[in-house]
Amino acid sequence: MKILITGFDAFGGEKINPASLILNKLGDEIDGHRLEKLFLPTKFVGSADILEKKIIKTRPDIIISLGQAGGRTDITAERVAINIADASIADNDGKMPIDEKIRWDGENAYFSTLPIKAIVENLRKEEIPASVSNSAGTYVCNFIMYNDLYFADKYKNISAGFIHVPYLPAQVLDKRGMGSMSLENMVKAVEIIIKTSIAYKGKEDLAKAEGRIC
Ligand code: PCA
Repeated sequence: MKILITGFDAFGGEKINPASLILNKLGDEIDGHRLEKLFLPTKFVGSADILEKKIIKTRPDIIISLGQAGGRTDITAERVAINIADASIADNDGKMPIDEKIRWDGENAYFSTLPIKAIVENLRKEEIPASVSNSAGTYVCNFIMYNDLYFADKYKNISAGFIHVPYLPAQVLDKRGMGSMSLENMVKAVEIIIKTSIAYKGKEDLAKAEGRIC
């Protein structure tokens, strides 16, 4: 199988983004499956075109996108992407769309087709804190997750989804009380996520309670 894995550059005043640092640490293969890496700019305009070109070129079986969720304390497997861009800070182009549809010809929302419950279970087995998230926000990560799933639908037979990761320890030195996770653990987590996604390709996800009351 071929796995396309994407990560963003730093945004919002940060100097680094753990998502792209994780990509740098991953090898080119995992259990004999090819890993294709794609570094994406944290921009609404142009990033989806870069993604589509890479999909056409590499024809992946699985797409896993990574992004930083500053303030979260664990690895979160996103359940859903919604057809809206509503930015609270400017992207790396200075753009700040307000309540814009991502795609006029797309669904209102797409559910992740990665095995999010199995991913959370397998991460916890390795003592990596993880949970299902029911919102990827309305910024560039939701935008790319939405596009991952839009293209998965367009090009067929692709499983796709999004994983948010916390800040790295170096990013929270000036943010007292803020959650973080070491790069080593994040890389280990992403390897588990890739292996789980491969193992579950074409299969139903685990049926396991990971919902929230509110
Ligand atoms: N996180 C942002 C965009 C890029 C990233 O790594 C987000 O959660 O939307």
